Amino acid sequence: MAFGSRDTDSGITASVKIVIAGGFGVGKTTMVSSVSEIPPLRTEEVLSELSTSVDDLSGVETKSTTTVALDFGRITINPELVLYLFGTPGQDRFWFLWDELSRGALGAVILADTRRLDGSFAAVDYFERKGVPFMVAVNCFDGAPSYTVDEVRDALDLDAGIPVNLCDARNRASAKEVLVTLMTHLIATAENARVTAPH
Ligand SMILES: Nc1nc2c(ncn2[C@@H]2O[C@H](COP(=O)(O)OP(=O)(O)OP(=O)(O)O)[C@@H](O)[C@H]2O)c(=O)[nH]1
Ligand SMILES: [Mg+2]
Repeated sequence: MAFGSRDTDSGITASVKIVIAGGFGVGKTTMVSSVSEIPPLRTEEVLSELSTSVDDLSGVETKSTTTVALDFGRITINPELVLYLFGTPGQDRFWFLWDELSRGALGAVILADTRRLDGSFAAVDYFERKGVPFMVAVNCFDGAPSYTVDEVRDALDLDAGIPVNLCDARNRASAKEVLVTLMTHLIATAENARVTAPH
């Protein structure tokens, strides 16, 4: 298990690394902060004037800061499972950090904003290429076009088995539900691989 440990006999909890990824301003820092049971680590800097002319701020015009390294948080799903959450930066110029942040990750959540769905393609490609199982969570911003999960799946050209959830990144219960969906998907994917592996 990547970045994970499990020893149920001795009652040791499994620790799992999960990446919260996605395009610029989709709500990654918001999600890690809302769901974390420890004070989240945030590495945000004020958006410069230069940056606002490059980054697409449509829909998040009031956004004044951006992640420049990572977000970090932790959530205990149950007594046997603790997730360590690593949020990526969203700006293109920080893509080089994604390799470091996703090293050893068991899975990823790709957050998406339906007003700028094209910003999600790169993240989908990235985790497909890396072979890291992922799901898509649509952060339902107020006033954003609402699409069904099937419409989002089609738009992003996702395989049928990849979960797509609608969520509110500001809401702890909603963010936790996303993470539980991801864990269920990871367990099913691992089980599938075990059953189909040659003996
Ligand atoms: N209305 C609404 N606003 C949200 C939601 N999630 C995040 N926001 C706001 O949208 C803005 C972007 O959120 P961030 O969490 O900074 O986004 P990010 O993906 O971490 O951004 P980068 O690190 O710059 O890529 C912030 O101003 C949030 O307060 C949401 O679900 N609904
Ligand atoms: Mg951020």
